[in-house]
Amino acid sequence: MLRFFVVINFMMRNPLPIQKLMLGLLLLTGCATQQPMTPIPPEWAKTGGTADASGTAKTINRQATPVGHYRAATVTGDYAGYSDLNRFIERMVNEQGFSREYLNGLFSQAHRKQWTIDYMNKQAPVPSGGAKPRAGGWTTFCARFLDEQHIAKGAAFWRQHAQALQRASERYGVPPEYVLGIMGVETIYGGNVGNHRIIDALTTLAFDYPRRAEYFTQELTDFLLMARNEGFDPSQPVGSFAGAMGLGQFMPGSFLRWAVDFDGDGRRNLWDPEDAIGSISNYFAEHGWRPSEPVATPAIANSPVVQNMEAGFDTHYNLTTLTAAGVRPVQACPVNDDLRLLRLRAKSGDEYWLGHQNFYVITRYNNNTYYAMTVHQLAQAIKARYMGL
Ligand SMILES: [Ca+2]
Repeated sequence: MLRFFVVINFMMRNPLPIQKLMLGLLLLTGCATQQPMTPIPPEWAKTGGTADASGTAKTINRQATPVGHYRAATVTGDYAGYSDLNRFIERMVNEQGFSREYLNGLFSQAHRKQWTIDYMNKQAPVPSGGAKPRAGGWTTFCARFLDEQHIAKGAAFWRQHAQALQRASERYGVPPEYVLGIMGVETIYGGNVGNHRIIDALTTLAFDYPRRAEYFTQELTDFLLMARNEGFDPSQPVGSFAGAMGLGQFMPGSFLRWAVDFDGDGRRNLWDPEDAIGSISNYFAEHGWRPSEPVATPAIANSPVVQNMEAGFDTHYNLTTLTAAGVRPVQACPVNDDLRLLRLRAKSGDEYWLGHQNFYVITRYNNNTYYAMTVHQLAQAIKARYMGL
């Protein structure tokens, strides 16, 4: 369990455009299926909307009318008297053109989530300098995702959405199995997209969790812009306790920057499988995915020299250096430079891999070596099942 705390703390110290707190929650609960299923797409996503159908991110429409009959002179309820919230509302009025009465009314029905505050406060800061993962941690980590459920449902999802996955692969250069690897780890292909109201999650973390207030205040801003742009009531969507949404668990800031309308219905809908496929693919493409290049190459390394070398997704070695240290790729390694030495602390002993640029791109989704390797191995397992290998 300690490892899970380390993981989630690491994520909190290293906020990414897509915050993977959902993963931390799944790890903490120990079983992703403990959360109730959420329909896909939810009813709120089927009405209204102003998104273009170009398949690319679009600019904010300040002229759009926010959805929801909210109106109040002041904020009442859980957030009555919060001066930071009142200042936030003033900023949204002055900088983004929202109605003060609308936001007062909206936040009057937002709930302060004590469980989230307690949970976040329990997380002790991780020591700087990168504590070495504990022995056996990889085995425990990956076992929660590299199982029959994730593989079989991934292959089934591929069959069901083969056309969209193929189209995304051609457009963005990202193979279907890696899109599925993300969806599988994040939400079991939409089966577990979270049941926390986003407005409660982000309001709580923005105004009751000072350590990350700046980050979550920006996400709350982006969420209100997202809701107004896409024409949905901001009190309706549900997701992770940290505000991540849909099959790929995009945070609002990531939605604004990288989500696409991939089925051409005029809306960007993170709960729609096709839009989620396009959005994850676009996210990878925009973060430097190299089509036709490998993700990771397994290696053998038995020398004590390697055991003491710095490892992780953010290390940089060339093959000459690694070979001299006793690292031997067990497959052809088509790249000589900018290799990341990956150490997986399995129960049977440490395993070594060489991570390539595309491995690093996966860590842009979640700043964690074990996360990215889980996505890679799940992707390969899904592909083998789909291909009937
Ligand atoms: Ca769409």
